[in-house]
Amino acid sequence: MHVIATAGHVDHGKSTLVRALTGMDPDRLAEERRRGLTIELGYAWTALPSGERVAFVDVPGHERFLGTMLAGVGPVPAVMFVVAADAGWMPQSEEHLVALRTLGVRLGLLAVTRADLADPASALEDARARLAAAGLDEAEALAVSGRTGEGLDELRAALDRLATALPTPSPEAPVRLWIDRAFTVRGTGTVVTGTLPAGRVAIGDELELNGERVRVRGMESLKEPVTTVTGVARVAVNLRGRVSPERGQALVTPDAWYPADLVDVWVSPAQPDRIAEAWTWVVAHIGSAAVACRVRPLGPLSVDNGAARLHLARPLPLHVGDVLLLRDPGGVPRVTAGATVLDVRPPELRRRGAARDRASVLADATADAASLLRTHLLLRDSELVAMGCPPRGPAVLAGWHADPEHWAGLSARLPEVVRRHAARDPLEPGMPLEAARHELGLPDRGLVAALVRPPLALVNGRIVAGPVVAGRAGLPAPVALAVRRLIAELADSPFLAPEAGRLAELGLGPRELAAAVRAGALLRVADGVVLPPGADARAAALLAALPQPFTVSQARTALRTSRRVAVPLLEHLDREGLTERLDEIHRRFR
Ligand SMILES: Nc1nc2c(ncn2[C@@H]2O[C@H](COP(=O)(O)OP(=O)(O)O)[C@@H](O)[C@H]2O)c(=O)[nH]1
Ligand SMILES: [Mg+2]
Repeated sequence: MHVIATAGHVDHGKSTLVRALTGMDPDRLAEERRRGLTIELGYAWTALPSGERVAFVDVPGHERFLGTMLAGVGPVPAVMFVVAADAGWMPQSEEHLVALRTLGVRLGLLAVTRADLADPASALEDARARLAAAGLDEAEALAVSGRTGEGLDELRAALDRLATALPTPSPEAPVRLWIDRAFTVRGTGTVVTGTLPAGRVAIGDELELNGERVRVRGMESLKEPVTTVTGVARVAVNLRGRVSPERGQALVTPDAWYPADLVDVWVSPAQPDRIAEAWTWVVAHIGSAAVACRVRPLGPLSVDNGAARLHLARPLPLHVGDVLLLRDPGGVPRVTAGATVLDVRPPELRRRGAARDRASVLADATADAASLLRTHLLLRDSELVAMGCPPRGPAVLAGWHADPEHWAGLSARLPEVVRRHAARDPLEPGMPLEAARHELGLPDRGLVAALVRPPLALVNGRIVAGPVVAGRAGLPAPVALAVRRLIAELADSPFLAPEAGRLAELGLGPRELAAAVRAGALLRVADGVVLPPGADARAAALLAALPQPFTVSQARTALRTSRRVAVPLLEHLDREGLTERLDEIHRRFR
């Protein structure tokens, strides 16, 4: 299915054309029929000659209903732009085109209708040029009449060609279904309708509405019951649960969108003359939502500086990269600007000069994970996903991404932090991970472990400075030599702890082992089970990469070792706080 919105000045024949194409009246309300005026969004559909189905969202053209028009067009990827042959380009033609250009709608067609009333040639040429200038440069232009039916077959064929040109959105995309109608059906309960732009919804799915979980009890698409719907589609969803949804709210995939009421944006004026220097309040439109918002320009807004912070009156499920349409609420309703969302959890601006600095960051920002990390330094994968910028590039630790420069800085700081700790308390055998985490201001101990590189080493859960060389730590020479041999033997399989027999052959009895462990030359995870120092950190890194939670046997395979080693090693990691035991079999990396 394809969904196409209408656009164009009031009384130019949009609803009539939709009616002629579909045989359905998009003006459903008694008042609409009495006044011959579209007030609400209308819905009608038909099959094209190819068999493809197309649904129209018919919008009102009167300037008083610009907000409703934006709610209709918001989630729809293509437009049928209607201009009356006998009237030509009019103010709301212009306003709708400005909205489409600001939203980035690039696909559509131009129907110059009421061609039975006047020669369509000049209106057609004029409108075609205006659409092309607004980015709809591939739109076909046709003269038609909704009254006589002239040109409708050509229009249907052109709609088919348009349908083929429309991109197929990913069925895997997160769902954000902006609600355009919500009502209660006796015996059925709450029903919401909307245009699903991408992703898939199935009966039984759990979605989120204003932060509350709701379940999909049933669905219809074009008045037929369906069990799953894939975008783009018109859909009516019957919800289970006590909810009272409204237009402008959205049904979303849980954890896939950031509920944001404070956003940093880059504002682009919809027309060069539409920059408002003294803006304070505007209405922000996205999807079917219209939310009052306070604008804080970060520096004077101009064609060159669009950095601003918006305080939305209520949180909206947003992604970085979303475009909000900003409308000046006073005077003639018109779209003043588009605002591209660059951050959904912007940092506080407390210092003097912070706003100016932030503006220059935003001037260079792009809607991606790398830009977000430059501001936030460290983000969980799940946060990046909710912000709409799934991580690319390697994680610094399973589940965590870092700004490369920040990470390099931390890595450079850690040896100094460890050295200072050792200087404060020379008798303490290394710096506890937790102390280093605190010192570096990191949110997770695992991140500190991931920063430990030679010459630092993780020994018995503490970070020790300087190379741990057997012999240096005051071990008798034969013991130091035996330990060095042992570590060399384990180079390829660091988790295959030597058997008692091999230890005996090397001359490493209980007393020698105890001394080596005290000196940090070996890591003891259980009686008789010793590993090279730092084996715990290496193990933790391998386990972090497993699907979580994992079992002992999965850990054993990943570490290429035996149960004899895996079990005590995991218990050791539990004690170090690197892994957590969930039940008899399962653990997860913390
Ligand atoms: N003669 C003629 N009248 C039309 C045509 N299309 C629409 N109209 C008339 O123009 C008026 C406005 O049409 P409507 O579809 O409601 O316009 P909308 O506001 O753009 O939806 C109505 O009185 C229609 O009957 C057409 O192709 N030819
Ligand atoms: Mg109408």
